[in-house]
Amino acid sequence: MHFSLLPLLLNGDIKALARCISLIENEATNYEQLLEKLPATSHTQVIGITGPPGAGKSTLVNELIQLLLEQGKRIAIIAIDPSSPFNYGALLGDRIRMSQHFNNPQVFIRSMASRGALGGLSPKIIEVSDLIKAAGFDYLFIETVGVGQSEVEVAGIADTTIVVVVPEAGDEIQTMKAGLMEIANIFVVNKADHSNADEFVKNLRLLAHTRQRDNWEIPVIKTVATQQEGLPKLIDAISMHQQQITNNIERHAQLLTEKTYQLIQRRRMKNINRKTLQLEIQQQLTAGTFNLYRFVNTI
Ligand SMILES: Nc1nc2c(ncn2[C@@H]2O[C@H](COP(=O)(O)OP(=O)(O)O)[C@@H](O)[C@H]2O)c(=O)[nH]1
Ligand SMILES: [Mg+2]
Repeated sequence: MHFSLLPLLLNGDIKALARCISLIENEATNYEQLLEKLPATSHTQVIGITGPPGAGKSTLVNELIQLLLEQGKRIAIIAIDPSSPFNYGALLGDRIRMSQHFNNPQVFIRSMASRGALGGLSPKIIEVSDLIKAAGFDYLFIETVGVGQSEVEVAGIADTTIVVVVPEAGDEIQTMKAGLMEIANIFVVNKADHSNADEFVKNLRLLAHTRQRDNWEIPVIKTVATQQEGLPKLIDAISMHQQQITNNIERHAQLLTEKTYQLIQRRRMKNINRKTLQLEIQQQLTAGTFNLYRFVNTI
């Protein structure tokens, strides 16, 4: 293991960060020891952004990055998007080049494949976000499509979860997936240039109000990402939510419990796969010796 990378990582060195991520993703020898040396605290605000495909999540993040760069922030992005794996590269690359930020260690972008057909987050997302936190970024945005399990999983990793929706015809709001309601700390109604946006925002605010919890009134922010409208308000809402959760040990412990649970689960299930199980079961069935409970005990 390349422990010489650690001081570089802690210093915010982007190449060292990329290298560490590869080591973790490839489960290089003793990779866990590197993780065990990561510092206990970090000031990185982890922001999950989820919502249906095409809602404008990537566009929003792109514009947020621009604004935050102007404030001198360092920003990391993880894009988990099975349909369009990567669209920051082009957009951001051009802009950064234009504004002479290119190759500047202010921005780190990484795309990760989603896991399985249900679109869960990549199995190493927890470790990778901890590496990014150790590298001292101010913000880590994790974009994930709000389908399948990834939206719930991202809420288990992010300090603040933003759910992006677009204005829909009248009744749709009632059928909004209950899951989205549970995980949203902030709602963004993007594409507010569409005609029925105000009505939609009004209804969503009413609905969000009924879901108020932890003394936090879920704000509903109207944006037109393509025209940079509403973005300062969104940044304010993010700051307000971060203030709200700072020093909330219970919430912090809750997030860490979720991560602990997932890591234990993954470790326990490590060498278990359905194909091998089925083969062994089939053999025992053929031999006429199969007993479900004895079999489970042998695993
Ligand atoms: N009219 C309108 N189009 C938008 C807005 N935001 C994004 N779009 C467009 O919607 C499409 C999907 O955006 P994208 O950011 O890729 O959505 P994602 O799948 O949620 O990441 C793109 O063509 C964007 O240009 C908006 O506020 N208004
Ligand atoms: Mg996208």
